[in-house]
Amino acid sequence: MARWEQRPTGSNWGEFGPDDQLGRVNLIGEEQVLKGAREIRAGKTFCLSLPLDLPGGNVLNPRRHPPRLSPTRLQDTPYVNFPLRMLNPDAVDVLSDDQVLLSMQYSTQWDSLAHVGALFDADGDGRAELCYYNGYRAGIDVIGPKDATHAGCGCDGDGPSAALKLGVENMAVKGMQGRGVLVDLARHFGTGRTLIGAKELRQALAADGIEVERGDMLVLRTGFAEAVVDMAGQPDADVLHGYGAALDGTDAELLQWISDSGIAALCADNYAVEAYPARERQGPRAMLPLHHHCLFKLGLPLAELWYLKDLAEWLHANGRHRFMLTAPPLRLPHAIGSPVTPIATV
Ligand code: UVW
Repeated sequence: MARWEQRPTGSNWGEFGPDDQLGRVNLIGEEQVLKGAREIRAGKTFCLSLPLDLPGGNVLNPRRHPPRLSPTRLQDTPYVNFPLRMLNPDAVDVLSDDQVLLSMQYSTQWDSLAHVGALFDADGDGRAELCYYNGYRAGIDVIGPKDATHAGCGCDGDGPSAALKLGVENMAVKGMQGRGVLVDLARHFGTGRTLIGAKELRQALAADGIEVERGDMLVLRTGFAEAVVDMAGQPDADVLHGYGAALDGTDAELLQWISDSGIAALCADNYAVEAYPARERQGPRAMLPLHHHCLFKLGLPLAELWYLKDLAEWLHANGRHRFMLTAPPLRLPHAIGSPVTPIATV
């Protein structure tokens, strides 16, 4: 039975079943994997991840910090270059082992469907509740208990997200492997700030003769991640905040294009896929309208800060736009986002 009496206008809640946790990722089926595989003709691979310690600092988002690696500890001893003769006098082995404190969405990443919800009257009783895709409520599976096994490890041990059913592990199990289609917005619009609405996106697709089909993962290059790399760990927020093309989440026609296109995921090399802050509007509204449309209404995952330069240049030089994309997030139960090392094969 559906978790809602009324669903948001323009949403697809219920269309993949009342208990669906994958949204548009359902569209990546066997046929999509085979379509992706048919794009492998040169046998070349491209890593689409930044080094995960970039951008550097926390100027893009003050909540998110660079990863902090440290050795695990055996009693009080750091387990790095650890001689096993400490445990057995005959042992010649030396072992190292580490752990990381990681903001899951710091660098190259996926946003799961648990990332953005909204206040919405799903019961139709006149009271808005905190809802996520397909009507999953935040109030049902709230914060887990403090976990004693984390005592002293340095995390705050507050437990996982409120939208437990929509964690990123669902995408990991599905695999996130299929056909990617790259649109090189940087090539068309340069690296000054351009808002990309339906008109601009259609213009770029037509100029390159690109057809996007149901189940494709759409990948947008804006040049942002390349600027991040050039800044070598010292990001200049003033430059980056207005850098390159960004989707205009306030353009209703663009949102409709996304709904109609059947794409299964929307990936970009910039900070939020869409321009943030969004264009000013009045009245009750989503501050992140593209996130609201994709994650909350359609169950369409977003990906950010992918590194696309080498792939984009190779595809352009070879008159191509499509490739096999393999991008599973971590299978970390209840995580909201995940670092990812996407691989394109051509
Ligand atoms: C913003 O924070 C603006 O976007 P995201 O959380 O998806 O990175």
